[in-house]
Amino acid sequence: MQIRSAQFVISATSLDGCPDPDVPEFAFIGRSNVGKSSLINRLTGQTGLAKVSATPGHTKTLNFYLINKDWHLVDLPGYGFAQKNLAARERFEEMIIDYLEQRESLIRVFVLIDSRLPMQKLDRDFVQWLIGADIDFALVFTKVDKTKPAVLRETRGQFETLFQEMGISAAPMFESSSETGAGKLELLRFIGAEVATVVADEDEDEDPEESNADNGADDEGSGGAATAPSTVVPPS
Ligand SMILES: Nc1nc2c(ncn2[C@@H]2O[C@H](COP(=O)(O)OP(=O)(O)OP(=O)(O)O)[C@@H](O)[C@H]2O)c(=O)[nH]1
Ligand SMILES: [Mg+2]
Repeated sequence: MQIRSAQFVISATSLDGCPDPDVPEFAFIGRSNVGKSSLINRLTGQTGLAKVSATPGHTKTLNFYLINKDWHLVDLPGYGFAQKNLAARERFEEMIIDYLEQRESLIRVFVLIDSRLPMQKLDRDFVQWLIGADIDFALVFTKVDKTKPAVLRETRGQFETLFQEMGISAAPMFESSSETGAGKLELLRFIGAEVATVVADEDEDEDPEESNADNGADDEGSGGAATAPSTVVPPS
């Protein structure tokens, strides 16, 4: 899938403040400073779209971007940013949890993991929470331009073990670098396939007979965008 347009829509501070849930949505979350905003800029090809900062805790709101006038990318605040004020931290966590649990148009959460580090407790806890809440997610190992392959293999293995221990099939995993653009094509192909699946399901719900006749106009010509997502996960 190619990104033809990317526009900032709104910054929300609660579920009520989010835009109407009328397009498929994909959210990026992860520890502060892991590279969420940078990856959104890299994927959209717009350097200044999401604010990047070397100071952890920069993104404090739910930031919505409309892509190809067709789907939303959402830049979520980082978890694990130690807000000094406990009440503020609770409000902040409630905002993220409400969004993840209740946002009806949310298709998948991409959990960004710093590929330079072994599995961190905060990441493990968050992934376990997602599994318990039955929220679809994928892992994205970021900053691979700064990572030794052996370290990355080890960390991926730790998450695979976690999935086995929790009795679920492995979540899709990606590797990315916002410096080099590594992983961009795989991520966009994956999202494109999921958007196509949602659109096809909606067509079927609306008019089963018509949708049989329409064999899936993929206006990008990206070739079989409705491929099952698991087939586009890059090999480890
Ligand atoms: N080397 C390298 N640095 C990166 C990469 N992605 C992000 N960074 C750097 O990491 C820092 C944090 O990046 P952000 O994109 O702001 O991270 P974030 O996850 O949005 O951070 P918060 O909004 O504070 O939670 C910045 O200094 C980026 O330049 C990457 O792929 N490689
Ligand atoms: Mg950010």
